[in-house]
Amino acid sequence: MSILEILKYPDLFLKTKAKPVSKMDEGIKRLISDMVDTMYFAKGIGLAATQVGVDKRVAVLDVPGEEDYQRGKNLIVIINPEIVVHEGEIKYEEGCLSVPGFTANVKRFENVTVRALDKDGKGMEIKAEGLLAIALQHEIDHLDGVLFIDRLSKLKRDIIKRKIKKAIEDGKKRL
Ligand code: GNR
Ligand code: NI
Repeated sequence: MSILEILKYPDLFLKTKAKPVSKMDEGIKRLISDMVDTMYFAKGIGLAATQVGVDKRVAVLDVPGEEDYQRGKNLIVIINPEIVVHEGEIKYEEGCLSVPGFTANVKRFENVTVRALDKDGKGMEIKAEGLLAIALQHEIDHLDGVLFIDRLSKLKRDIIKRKIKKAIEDGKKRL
């Protein structure tokens, strides 16, 4: 088991469009296991392979439900995910492990059906609403090289990019 390094904006690798997984080999299983460990270590509700520098269409999620949160209870592994049905619109304040310390309201589909392969390479469909629907879209965006800040209006994007740049510069001065 290994904790992987999470790439941070403005790392250009985060713009990479990941490639479909063609076979479920030991390498992919190892990647999934390390991504799950890394997601829990970083206290995220999801993690995409792009964020750990791997250009394969793999993501993991564990979105807490209504009940008491138990690690692993809602763990989902999605390989080659595709949104096959979407409905409605919702705005939600998103964060991202690759953009630490910043959040913004992002418009997403309210309900989605995602078709994907599971960790054993078996086909499946997830019908999601609420935070799970949002997180699925957020992770699929990562696999397409898209960050939540790319989904903001140009004005809001420019403001948040400037704030991030300033935070990085201020952080560097303190080193
Ligand atoms: O941990 C995370 N929380 C979150 C909150 C609102 C909308 C999306 C997310 S995903 C994020 C983890 C992450 O960056 N996944 O790529
Ligand atoms: Ni993210």
